[in-house]
Amino acid sequence: MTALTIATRPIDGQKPGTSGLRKKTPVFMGAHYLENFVQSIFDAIGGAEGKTFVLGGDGRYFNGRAAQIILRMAAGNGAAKVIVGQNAILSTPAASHLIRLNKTDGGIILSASHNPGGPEADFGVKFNMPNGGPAPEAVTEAMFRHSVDITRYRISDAPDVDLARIGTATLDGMAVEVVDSVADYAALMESLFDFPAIRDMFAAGFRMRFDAMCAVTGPYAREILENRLGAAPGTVVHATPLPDFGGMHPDPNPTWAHELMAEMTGPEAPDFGAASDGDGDRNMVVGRGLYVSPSDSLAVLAANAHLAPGYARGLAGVARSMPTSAAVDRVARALGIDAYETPTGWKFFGNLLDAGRATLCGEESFGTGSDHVREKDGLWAVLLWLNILARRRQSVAEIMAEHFARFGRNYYSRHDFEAIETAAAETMMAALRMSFPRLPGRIVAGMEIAAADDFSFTDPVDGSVSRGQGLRILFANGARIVMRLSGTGTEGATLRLYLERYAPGPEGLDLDPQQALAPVIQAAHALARIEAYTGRSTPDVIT
Ligand code: VG1
Ligand code: CO
Repeated sequence: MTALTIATRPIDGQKPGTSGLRKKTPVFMGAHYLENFVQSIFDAIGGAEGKTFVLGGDGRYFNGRAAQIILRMAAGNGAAKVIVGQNAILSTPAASHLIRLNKTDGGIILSASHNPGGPEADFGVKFNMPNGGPAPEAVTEAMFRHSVDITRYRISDAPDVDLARIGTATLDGMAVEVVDSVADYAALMESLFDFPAIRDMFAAGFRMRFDAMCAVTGPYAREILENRLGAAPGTVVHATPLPDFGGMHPDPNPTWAHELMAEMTGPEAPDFGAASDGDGDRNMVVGRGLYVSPSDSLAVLAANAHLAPGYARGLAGVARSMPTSAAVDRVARALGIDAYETPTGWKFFGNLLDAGRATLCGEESFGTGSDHVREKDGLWAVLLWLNILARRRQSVAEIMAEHFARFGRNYYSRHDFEAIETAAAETMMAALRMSFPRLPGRIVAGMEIAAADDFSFTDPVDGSVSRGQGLRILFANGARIVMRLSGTGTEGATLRLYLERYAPGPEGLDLDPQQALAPVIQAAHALARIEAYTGRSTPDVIT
């Protein structure tokens, strides 16, 4: 067995987006494609020589083959050891935890997250740093630069390692430690939450449905909810990770998790429902007959986190992505802690978490997490909700009503316009940006525009600056429009339109969000001329 050096040429488009590099599966399976990108990762971090990495993925099509190639490349590049989830399965938060637990030099996660999987669908690769978090922009830029002038990659010609067998093997002198995908993560959860209280709640007849959407969280949710917490067998559905997610689109929102929504609004609805995405870092929570918007969920978790043993000492601060509603900011004010506003994507929370300035973080896109790992964490959020429900002994609806009565309500929605023509989307965004100097003072849909800008972020810890992170239009009445183009899609452009309006209460706290936001929606279409540029007047997905 020898380490080979294979000549290669740069391949266009290996620029990581919001969360790693995502492409159509056949593209990733093309000659040298995966190899070029993985070599660029190793080159960007100063080589793999003597290093230890974590490796695993969400089980989508090509997961197992890709893992074997990456193992041989790690060996070819002189890595000392790779810790792999059994059968190359690891959820994103579990991978983040293993990186931290074993103090490794980082990890490679095979996932395109909420994008569908399968031979004709999507595949993805992301690199996480020694802190367990997604590579920051400086590092993803370096990967891209290496991919642009790559001339060779290194790979061992050793045979496949049996990843089904737990234990340590060697591959061309490199140790390959195959670990149980769930055990360490489950232990971490048990250390954070009041498992006895949740167990008692289930024993008293509390009913739950968890939809794993045939993606990676199935084995984690089964072990934790059913085996350790005593939820009824069958609580977790679609629990086996499948290469094509059983044809499901593993994006936990009311549109794609429609089976769960139907059950939660039906006559026999359980007390609590939840779903997770492809790689296990997102969550949707639903009460009986009641959808909880992710921005509100973040606010409720922040207001009640002290009920969980792991957060009993209180929160150092909270952080949310800019498009996420300001609901959590109101909680932070009441708690007397700092609230940070960052660009979209978990990589921007890393420094705040590492510096101990934020304990809880969240995004409007169904992502919530804390400083227990450096990724958003779907099951963690579900368990924190269960802990709160067990301690407060109230329904989700009662908790939400009390929350809005105390803090007021940030009506919020995101409208996605998918697979629009890239050039049209870019022209529309450019035109809107150009109009900004003329906007302040203008009245649209009966509301006065106070300010408009292109969001730029200065990291409060290391001073790095990220520009062009979303167009914002702020109204004098506190309403807000944000528009940005997705950085995770693989087909055309996806326009994300984020809409928000604050209602202080006590009146008007239980409107339908789309109705409450009607003037804001109207203003957005008028100002951005979405239909004129894209031909679309209605969104594909509303969350
Ligand atoms: C989307 C979400 C963003 C999230 C990202 C990765 O990005 O909006 O909030 O961090 O997906 O999540 P974009 O650029 O498409 O808007 V995951 O769970 O798909 O890795
Ligand atoms: Co995800």
